[in-house]
Amino acid sequence: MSTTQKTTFCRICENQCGLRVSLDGERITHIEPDTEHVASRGYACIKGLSFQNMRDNPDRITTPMKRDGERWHAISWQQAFQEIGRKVRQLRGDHGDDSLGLYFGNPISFSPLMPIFFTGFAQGLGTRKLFTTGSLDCNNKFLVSQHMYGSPMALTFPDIDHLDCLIMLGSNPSVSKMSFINLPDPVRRLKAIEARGGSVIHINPRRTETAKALGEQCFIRPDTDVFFLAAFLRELFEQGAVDRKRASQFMEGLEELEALVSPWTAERQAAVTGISADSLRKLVQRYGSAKGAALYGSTGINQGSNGSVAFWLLECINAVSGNLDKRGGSLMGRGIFDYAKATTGADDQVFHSRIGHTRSFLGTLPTPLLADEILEEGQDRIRGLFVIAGNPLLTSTNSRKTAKALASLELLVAVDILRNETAEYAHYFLPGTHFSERPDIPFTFFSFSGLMPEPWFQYTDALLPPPGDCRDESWIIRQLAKHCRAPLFGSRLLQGSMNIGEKLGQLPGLGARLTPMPERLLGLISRAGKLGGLGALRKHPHGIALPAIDGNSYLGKRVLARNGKVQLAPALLVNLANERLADRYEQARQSGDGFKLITKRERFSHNSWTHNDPAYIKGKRRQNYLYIHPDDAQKLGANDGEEVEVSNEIGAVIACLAVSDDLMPGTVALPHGWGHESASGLSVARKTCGVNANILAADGPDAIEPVSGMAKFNGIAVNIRSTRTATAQKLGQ
Ligand SMILES: Nc1nc2c(c(=O)[nH]1)N[C@H]1C(S)=C(S)[C@@H](COP(=O)(O)OP(=O)(O)OC[C@H]3O[C@@H](n4cnc5c(=O)[nH]c(N)nc54)[C@H](O)[C@@H]3O)O[C@H]1N2
Ligand SMILES: Nc1nc2c(c(=O)[nH]1)N[C@H]1C(S)=C(S)[C@@H](COP(=O)(O)OP(=O)(O)OC[C@H]3O[C@@H](n4cnc5c(=O)[nH]c(N)nc54)[C@H](O)[C@@H]3O)O[C@H]1N2
Ligand code: SF4
Ligand SMILES: [Mo]
Repeated sequence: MSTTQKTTFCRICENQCGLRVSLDGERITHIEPDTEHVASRGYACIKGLSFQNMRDNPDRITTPMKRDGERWHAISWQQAFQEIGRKVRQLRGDHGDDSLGLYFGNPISFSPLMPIFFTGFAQGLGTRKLFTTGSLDCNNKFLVSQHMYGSPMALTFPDIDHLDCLIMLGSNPSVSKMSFINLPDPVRRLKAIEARGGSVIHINPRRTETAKALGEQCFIRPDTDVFFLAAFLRELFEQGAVDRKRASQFMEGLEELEALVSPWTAERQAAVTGISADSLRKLVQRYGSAKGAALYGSTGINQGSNGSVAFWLLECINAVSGNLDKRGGSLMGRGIFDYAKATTGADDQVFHSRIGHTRSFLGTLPTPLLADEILEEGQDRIRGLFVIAGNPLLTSTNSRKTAKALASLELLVAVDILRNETAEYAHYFLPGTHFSERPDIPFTFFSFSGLMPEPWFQYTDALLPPPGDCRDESWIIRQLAKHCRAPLFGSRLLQGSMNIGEKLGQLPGLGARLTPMPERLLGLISRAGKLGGLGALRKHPHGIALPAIDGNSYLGKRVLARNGKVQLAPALLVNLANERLADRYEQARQSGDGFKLITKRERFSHNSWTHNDPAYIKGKRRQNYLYIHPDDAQKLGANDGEEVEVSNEIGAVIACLAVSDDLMPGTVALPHGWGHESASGLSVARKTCGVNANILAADGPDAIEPVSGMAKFNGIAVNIRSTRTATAQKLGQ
């Protein structure tokens, strides 16, 4: 058979790099970066360039399966849907709609249709027990946008290609490629800031791979960013670097904000952050005197205990310094249609969780409540759960409790490509598609919210048909909806947290076409965005470059918040800061010499799902390591390569030490997504020796950030003791 070449884009992370794929029939023979792609221009990383290893993984499940005790056997789709449908109807009849829950994992958010369909399914079921990875990585950002800018999807991004000073908190672009901004080849573009005489400063408890490649390192103690940011803002006022005129014209709440940060002196923050008052003042000077500057924050602060207040202060710094809506500052995204406007009401239908009476956010509940929502007796307890493209057993909090919860379910259905640790507890496994088997347009944030310094759009057909009996997730959902007697979207047409809004609803005849092929829906979205239909888009196999967002395009023009002005002091966040900051500060001051655990991403791991590829776990990469400063290792009497016990009131793990002065003393880092020994469906990963970091992460209402429901993965207090065992023994070397 002859070789054909097709272009597409990767959907593993937010870079969405253009790829050129060589196919021999239905076999992928080669993948290379698409050098002509309008945005990524020949950049791609190892994960995208070897995606066929996941698609063609020998453990891929290509037929629906049912578990009987420990044994799995293949069944027909018909049997699966009939049995699942029957059980769902029984649970709803006996215990009500809220006895069913859904969890959406990270990979499905990269295909705009999937969240729409699955939200539609939840609505059809009538359940409010919807959990997503939003509460594991970024809901604090949506919440701040909702309150400052009037819509959860009104999101800003740093104008990386034009700014002179970038201060990055809790991000590691070299490995993770950044979040909430589409920035292919991030290291090159960050280096360009320095090349043009600007500066990049990394505020991080660990000297990251990015900090080694460029910029300046500034160590901060874990989970203390909020105090650094409060003092930064106060100092900005002190140094006269606040553009009061601009703020009074386009914003509200400046005085209240100024009063709120006034107690947070540079000296006061120094006592907990480890950043001296003098260093902070110099940073503010550099930021304030740059022609264009931005603060950027990512999961390092989102996954702390004060993510919402921290991100709010960060956005306020960009806003009041005059950098918001400025070329070379921080820009407000704008997508192919006004997604921000269409989602202003996305958080209107508030309800509270059964457990802890926690407020819902964007129609979802915090994932750290999932285990208790299943385990705790009572009305509305979750008895049946659908897990779609996720692995909460390894990726959410308190894995031991989560395992108990999953084991207690009357119905667990996993829709995945591999049988991961969570699916091991499932009663039914439904085989979905790999991204290369789906037609698509770029990630929602980029197409709809426009978080792109260089905006682009592309349509890709599916490259290949799914193998065996694997079926497109949107087909799976339609069948589930039918058999569960839960019509998609119920009566609330296309509304919900991932509401693509009025634009689609306004299209004539859409109501009649709610269940078309994915291609047709994608065509409708493209046309709604005035990009033409799929025929027109197919003529641009390397994407279409769209006009870039400029400065002076947001303030006074499209602010959706009250009075058309940016809200600098939203009541919810002001109250939260007033209630908590002083106490949190005292806690941080008194936390003494104990170890703080943070998370760390790795080049060859993608959350929990890449360890089943032998190329990714070669040699020393067969496990994760607990990174620790040499002085701390010495105090423990433990050496590089030896095992230690890491424990707290939630659990304990035995981890192998990697001694490195990249860590701030007192801080230890352990990558998540490991601990696969129980995964009978992952023949390669199960032989790895890593440990699950989330055995140590607390769940439940007291463990989450109160307004956004975010999990805490950074700054976890742990005890460490040497076990005096060399890991070589464990690896069997
Ligand atoms: N300690 C700690 N925990 C963390 C984090 C941390 O930094 N530290 N990070 C958190 C973050 S940011 C996130 S986003 C979550 C991720 O949490 P999850 O989304 O729950 O976990 P993943 O490991 O991404 O699991 C993805 C699953 O989707 C499957 N999959 C991949 N592609 C497809 C597809 O196209 N279709 C289908 N049906 N399935 C597919 C994979 O096989 C895999 O089983 O983890 C969170 N957990
Ligand atoms: N290779 C790879 N790439 C990925 C992923 C992956 O698992 N592997 N996951 C993808 C996903 S789901 C996401 S959400 C994105 C996330 O992308 P990023 O947000 O860039 O995530 P990380 O690389 O974990 O960077 C977080 C940084 O925060 C630092 N940090 C920890 N605690 C604190 C703190 O208290 N304060 C400060 N200031 N810093 C702190 C850590 O040292 C780390 O360097 O990455 C995506 N890209
Ligand atoms: S950087 Fe992200 S999008 Fe690009 S190839 Fe790698 S995993 Fe795929
Ligand atoms: Mo994430």
